[in-house]
Amino acid sequence: MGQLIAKLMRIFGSQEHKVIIVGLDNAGKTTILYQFLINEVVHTCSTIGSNAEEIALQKTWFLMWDLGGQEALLLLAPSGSSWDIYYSSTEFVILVIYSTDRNRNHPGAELCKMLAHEALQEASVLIFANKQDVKDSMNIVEISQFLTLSATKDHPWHIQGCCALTGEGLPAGLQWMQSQTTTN
Ligand code: G3D
Repeated sequence: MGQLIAKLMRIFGSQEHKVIIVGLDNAGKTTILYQFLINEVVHTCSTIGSNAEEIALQKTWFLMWDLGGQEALLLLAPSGSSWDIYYSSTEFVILVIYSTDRNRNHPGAELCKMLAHEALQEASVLIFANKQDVKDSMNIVEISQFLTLSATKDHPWHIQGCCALTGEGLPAGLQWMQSQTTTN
C-alpha cells in the first residue's frame, strides 16, 4: 500500500486540495482513509461533530462524514449555511457505498442534496463501490442505477468498484481524480 500513498502524493503534489469523504456508517470510509494514510503521519485529526472528522495529510485535507438517516439530511441541507466553511474550496467528494446494501437509506438522494450546495458547484464526485469481495454485492452498473447517477449532470463523476481491505480498485479511483485535476 506504500504505492497507493505514493500515487496519492503524486496526484496532489504540494498543492492544497480538499476532499470530502461521505457515506453511510459501515460503508468502509475509515478503511479507505487508512489505506490512503498508511505509512504516513496524520498531522491533525479533529472531531468537528458527532459524525465528522478532519484529517490533514501534508496539504491534502480529508473531511470525513458519516451519513446516517435523518441527521444526514439535516446536515446536508443546502440551507445549512454554517457548513459553508466545510464545503468551501472542495474539489472532490468521495461517496463510499457498501455494495450489498440494497435496503438502507438511499445515499444518492443525499448526494444530490449535498451537490446542490453552492460551495460544491465545482466539485467532482468519485463513488467507491466498496466491498466488492462480499458475496451478492451489486456491480457498478447496478449501483449507478441504484444511485440514479445519470441524473448527476452538473458534476463530473466516476464510479469505481473496490475492496478497501486489500486496496484493490483504490488506485484506479485516485487515477480518475488525477485526470480531473489536470483537465479542470
Ligand atoms: P465506516 O468508516 O464507513 O463506518 P469502516 O466503515 O471503514 O469502519 O468499515 C466497516 C467494516 O467493514 C469494518 O469491519 C471493515 O473492516 C469492513 N470493510 C471495509 N471495507 C471492506 C471491504 O472492502 N470488504 C470487506 N469484506 N469488509 C470491509 P469491522 O469488522 O472492523 O467492523
